[in-house]
Amino acid sequence: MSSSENSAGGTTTPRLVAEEETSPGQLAAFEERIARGEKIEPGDWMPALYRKQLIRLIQQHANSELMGALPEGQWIPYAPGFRRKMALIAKVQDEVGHAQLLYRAAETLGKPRHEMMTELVNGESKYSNVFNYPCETWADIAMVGWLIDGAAIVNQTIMQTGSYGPYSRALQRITYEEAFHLKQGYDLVVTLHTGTPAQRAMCQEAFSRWWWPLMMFFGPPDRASVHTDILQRWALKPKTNDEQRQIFLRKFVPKIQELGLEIPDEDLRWDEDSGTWHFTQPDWDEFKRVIRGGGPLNAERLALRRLLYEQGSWLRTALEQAEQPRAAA
Ligand code: BYC
Repeated sequence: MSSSENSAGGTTTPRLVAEEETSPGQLAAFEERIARGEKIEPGDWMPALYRKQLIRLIQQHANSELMGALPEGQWIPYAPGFRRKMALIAKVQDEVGHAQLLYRAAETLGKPRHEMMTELVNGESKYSNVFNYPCETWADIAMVGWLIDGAAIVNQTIMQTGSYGPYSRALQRITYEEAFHLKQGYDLVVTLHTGTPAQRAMCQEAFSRWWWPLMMFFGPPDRASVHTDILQRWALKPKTNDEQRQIFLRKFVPKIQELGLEIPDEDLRWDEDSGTWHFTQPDWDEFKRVIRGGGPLNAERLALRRLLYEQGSWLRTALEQAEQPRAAA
């Protein structure tokens, strides 16, 4: 483990240094604005650490949208029937559009797009753990649509109340679109689960495989989270990882049980005393391995993303040239 890494597989947060203030009281005035619920906008003064944390957070989120388009995109040719194919194409286009919105939000903080793309394809920045697992059957696409998008909606509904204007507004738009993804995912799950015995078995098998990566989606337990304190201080992560996970469980476990899907956790139970779901912790060593590049499909997914990025280089060059003033004829 390098000196800047911690046990959660993340990088340690540098201590906030007051010398960042160019005039006395700047930090206090900034924090008062946040306490009043004001949004911070790109041209406003902000502590260097606020900027750095936001870039990390938004970049990770943008990467997730872009990488998340790959497993579903690869299923487009195999979607059963014209209508399912159209819905999946539309969803994949939405996900890439979400990445665009989020990379734009990160650019407002001063990080160029090409730097973010280079870091992604070189495996130097993170994206959601869930997109390093295979989509083996059509039922996986149902699970991604219903449960991954469902988890993303929980996360984004919380994060959109955060203090940075461009990220907050991008998330509002993204969440509207993901509400539709959730419906198409749920429709797929219901269709398979109420279909033939083979479809029902395929649905349960995919659900059982997705359960544990899904439990990791909201990040390590609070006690192991690196960034929560500083993100909460500046209202960038209004709820902790464990709080977000509990909100997801409260919303989805009853729906899963109502459908009759079997949750692969014998210890999962509602605890009246604490008002929380008690569950078996997922394998956090596996989580660390996956987010550091050692998951089942990290190398394959990044290789595909790298190839697609290289294939698009002619267009970026053409756009750059079009932006340069034309030489006098
Ligand atoms: N996967 O201190 P912590 C979608 C990292 S796409 C990977 O708790 P934080 C969709 C974390 O980055 C939308 N890495 O972190 C698309 C940190 O490492 P670094 C997906 C994770 O930031 C297509 C370290 O662990 N949503 O829905 O306070 C089709 C320590 O963690 C994960 C997002 O990307 C993870 N799950 O809080 C279908 C959510 N969790 O940076 C659907 C946006 C943690 O120090 N992100 N790490 O190297 C967030 O909201 C926050 O980053 C988290 C973690 C709540 C996940």
